[in-house]
Amino acid sequence: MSVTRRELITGAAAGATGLVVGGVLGKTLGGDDGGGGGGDSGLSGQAEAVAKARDLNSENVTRAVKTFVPPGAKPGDKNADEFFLFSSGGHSGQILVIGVPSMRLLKVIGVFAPEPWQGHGYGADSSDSVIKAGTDSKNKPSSAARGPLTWGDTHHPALSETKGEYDGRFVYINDRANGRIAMVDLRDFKTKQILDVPNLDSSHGGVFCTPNTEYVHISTMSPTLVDPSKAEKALETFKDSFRGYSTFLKVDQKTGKMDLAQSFQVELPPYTQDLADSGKLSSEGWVFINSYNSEMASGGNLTGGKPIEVGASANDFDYMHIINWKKAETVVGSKSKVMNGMRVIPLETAVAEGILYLAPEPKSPHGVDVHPGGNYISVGGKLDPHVTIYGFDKIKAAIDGKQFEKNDPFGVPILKLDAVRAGSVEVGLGPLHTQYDDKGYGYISLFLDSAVAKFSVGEPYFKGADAFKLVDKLPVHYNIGHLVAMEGDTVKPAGKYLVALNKWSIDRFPVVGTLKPQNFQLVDLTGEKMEILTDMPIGIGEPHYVQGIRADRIKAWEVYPVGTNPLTMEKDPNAIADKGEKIQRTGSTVEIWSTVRRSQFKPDNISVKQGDKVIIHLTNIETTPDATHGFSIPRYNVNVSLDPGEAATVEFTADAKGAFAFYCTEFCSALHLEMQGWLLVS
Ligand code: CUK
Ligand code: CUA
Repeated sequence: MSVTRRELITGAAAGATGLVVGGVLGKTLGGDDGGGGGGDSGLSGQAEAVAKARDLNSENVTRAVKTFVPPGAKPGDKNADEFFLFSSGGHSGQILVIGVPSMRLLKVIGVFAPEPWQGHGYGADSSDSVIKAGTDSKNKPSSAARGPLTWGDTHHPALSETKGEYDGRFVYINDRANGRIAMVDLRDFKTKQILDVPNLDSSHGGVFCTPNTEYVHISTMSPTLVDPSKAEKALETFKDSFRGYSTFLKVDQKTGKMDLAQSFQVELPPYTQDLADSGKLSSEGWVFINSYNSEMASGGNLTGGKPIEVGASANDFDYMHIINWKKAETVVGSKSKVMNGMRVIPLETAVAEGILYLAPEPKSPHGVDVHPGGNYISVGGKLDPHVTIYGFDKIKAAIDGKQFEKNDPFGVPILKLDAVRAGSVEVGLGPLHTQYDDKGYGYISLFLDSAVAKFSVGEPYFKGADAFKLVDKLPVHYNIGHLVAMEGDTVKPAGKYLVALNKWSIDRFPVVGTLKPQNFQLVDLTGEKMEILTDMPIGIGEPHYVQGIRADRIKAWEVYPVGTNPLTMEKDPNAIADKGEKIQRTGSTVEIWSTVRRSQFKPDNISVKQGDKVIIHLTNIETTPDATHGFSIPRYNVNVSLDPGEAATVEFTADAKGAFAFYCTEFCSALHLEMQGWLLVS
């Protein structure tokens, strides 16, 4: 159908050239009968004039029509956004929520970094305690060096899954800089937990949920120095001093929170473990992590040593780590040691129990992505123009038949590449990450080529000579890192759209200074050839990975039941109803219970003595969607957002004398400016 429309639009079918905007809109607006196809109806005539005046050709108009969401479109309407992207916000430490196909930014979720509008980290107990708990130095070997962290480099979001499909409950995201992971509840799109993961000083792409969100996984990137007192000679004794960790964080199904007591790690050799993905269906119970720097290079370029990048690229092969987590689960109770509050299965035990295997991966591997059917695992090698596809059936057979090439220096068996490789496709330069559609195709980002390559991925869709073949290639702008197909990490990808996450955007957008935006490009997958529909500049940090979920899977709340504490998602014990307002002094502590509504705080006068501890419990007693108020106290760095129904507590020492006019920061009503009060500190 889209081909027909495309032919009609471009005039290819009729052999016509030039602008046939009227035809496009006539067809689109006129319904199946194609009424108004001549472009002479009032509407299309007007549109044609606008298109001409704005110098838009028929292709531009088609793109606009494919992505336009009319004002007031309702969720679920055919012309509304069909998918949401959950995008890492990179250095901003946040998550971006974007509609597809409109590519409109719908929300920025404060995660690792304070976010003033949401009051995330500016005085409200709920968010401040999340951020504070997120720097838990006792979990780290190198504890002394740590202070409170107020930023994060968000990288890889992982949506929760049920039976391998997204279920719209939670999203997890890691902090590349500090080896931490956060959980956002998709009922209110707020961060509920930041976990400073034991034994992880860093993390990168090893984040995903297992098919029923039993666990969320995170692994080390740069290996961890196990005993920080040995730092001085650490690099000379790298092989013995450092270790990697594959971490399985147990998820509480009700709250989505990660429970350290039931979590465990599998100790790994000190290679640089990088991207990772969960097995599914036929490979469920296993996970796959690739690595680079199996050379264990550690640099020294100023003192005659090999630069890290040279040392780390010396070998022809690095290793995919193949981990049997179902097996690990049965062993952890009896055969683990506790390190910094985490149960760890030692490397020797992992080998002895058949929990860990390695498979060779060509030339600086990057992405590792499991096919929706579970059998194929696609690996891109940054310095190899091929994508290598492993077969899980072959991996299983090789393990059972002990087809090992040798053991690595830590005794981990390395499977024979020929025994586990199902195929390979020459796709182009710098292949990184693969995503899948609903028709059996894989899409891989080509960093050096600045392109997306589409290739067939074996059975059940493609057999024999067609099994692994390059079928299309699309230039993107420019330097693509990740890419995301809708629900492309699940057992049932939705196809339809892909978004290319481009790192460079030279010449695509107006010059806005020396730091240029990133460029998300929406790609139409419905036709024979991939086609770019639109560019979306991202001016908030460098997004890394993104997942795309069907919009109708998200069942977000519009208002809280009155008195809800977002941290617990339950009624706050200090929430009050109308007329429950009071001020109470106990010694040098003044506690205030305040209602918040259009257009007043009650009480609006608060009098305390210098040095008093002040605790203000605020309840927004509104039940109207969007009736949000803010609560800010000048000079005290307090700024809380009180969404409808929300209860929050603010606590501080009144150390500065004076009269402080607190006010509502959200333009809530005609008397919004009057929604203020006085804090008197005498
Ligand atoms: S990694 Cu592969 S391009 Cu940080 Cu997910 Cu960026
Ligand atoms: Cu409440 Cu402005």
